[in-house]
Amino acid sequence: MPIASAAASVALEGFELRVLHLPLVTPFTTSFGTETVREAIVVRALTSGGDGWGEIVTSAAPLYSSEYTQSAWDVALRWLAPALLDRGTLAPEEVAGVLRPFVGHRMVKAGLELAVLDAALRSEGRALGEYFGVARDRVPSGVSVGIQRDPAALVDVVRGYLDEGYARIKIKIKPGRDVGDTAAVRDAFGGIMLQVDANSAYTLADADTLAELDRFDLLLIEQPLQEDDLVDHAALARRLTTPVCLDESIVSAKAAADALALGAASVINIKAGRVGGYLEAVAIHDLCRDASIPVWCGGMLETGIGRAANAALAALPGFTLPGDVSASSRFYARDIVTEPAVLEDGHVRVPTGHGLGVEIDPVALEDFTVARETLTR
Ligand code: OSB
Ligand code: MG
Repeated sequence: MPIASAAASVALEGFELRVLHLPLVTPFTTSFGTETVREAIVVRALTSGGDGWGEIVTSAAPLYSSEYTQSAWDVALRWLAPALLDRGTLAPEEVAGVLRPFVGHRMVKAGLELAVLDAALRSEGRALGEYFGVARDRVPSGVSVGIQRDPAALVDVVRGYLDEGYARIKIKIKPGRDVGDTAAVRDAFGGIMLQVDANSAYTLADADTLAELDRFDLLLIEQPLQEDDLVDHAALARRLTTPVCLDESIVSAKAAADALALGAASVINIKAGRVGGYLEAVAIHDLCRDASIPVWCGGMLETGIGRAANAALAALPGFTLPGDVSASSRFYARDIVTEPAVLEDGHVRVPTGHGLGVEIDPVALEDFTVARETLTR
């Protein structure tokens, strides 16, 4: 289902970028390490028809991907935002093409594109979900649970999320914290939708350990091996009955097609930041839908900006598995939007307001800002 009708062009006047520090309600531990503060970059596109908002989902350190806050900040201000400002007037669908000569830096491209798209849709009075052509007004909400002190603590944390109504649980695993943690959660909660995420922490030499997970009836195992290990993922997929899902490896629609052709994945986690934008994300959705490959919407601890966009994306029909589209309160006591996403009956609502459908809380934005830069034409 390609985008039904193109968005309006906008006359760009500038970009304002901010680094924010948002405290997390609880530390988040993955195979990469522990975070207690979300360092995020918020983009404001300044246009003659009003502002648009986007978010660059880089982390402070280059652990999940090669991008990180300071690389994003530098390339956005030095190269990518100036290239867009040089064009002056452009449609959101043209952003990726203007930025294509610059290699990589997909999270930055995604954040800039989203800000332009939001400005365009707000000026037209159209919601992002409507632009994508979604048919659902809410999406089931899954939650990503970090590694805890021990399996008993993990079971307690998972119980809390299940009590809140989350529709699916994903637990982070790493070597030494895999079979035991998964067994503890599965023993405690027999019937729940459960999946695991390794964040690239294994090699093919760990296939025997990973095959032990087959007995837990998992929805999938996410990114067991390194980002560029497509052939090894295919070999591992042949050894497991648990479906292999790729996250880090899928950096574009081309990478998704290649992974599917190789048999490296039978499920794909779609994250707009990782693939260079929401339009590329829709393209991956479309190609997976044509290939009958289930997809789900991943998360990057987004603020209310990215969280709203993810809810709209996840409402496309090919997103047949619950995504990491949790309530804002999963990570934040205070968000930067006036109406943060809430959990209702295990779902989050697809915003219907113009553009992203959320409004920025200027006081919260200011309170969390630690750096700011504005570029104008
Ligand atoms: O691998 O899916 C991941 C967060 C940061 C970086 C990578 C990942 C994650 C998550 C959290 O699992 C997902 C969320 O935002 O809820
Ligand atoms: Mg992941």
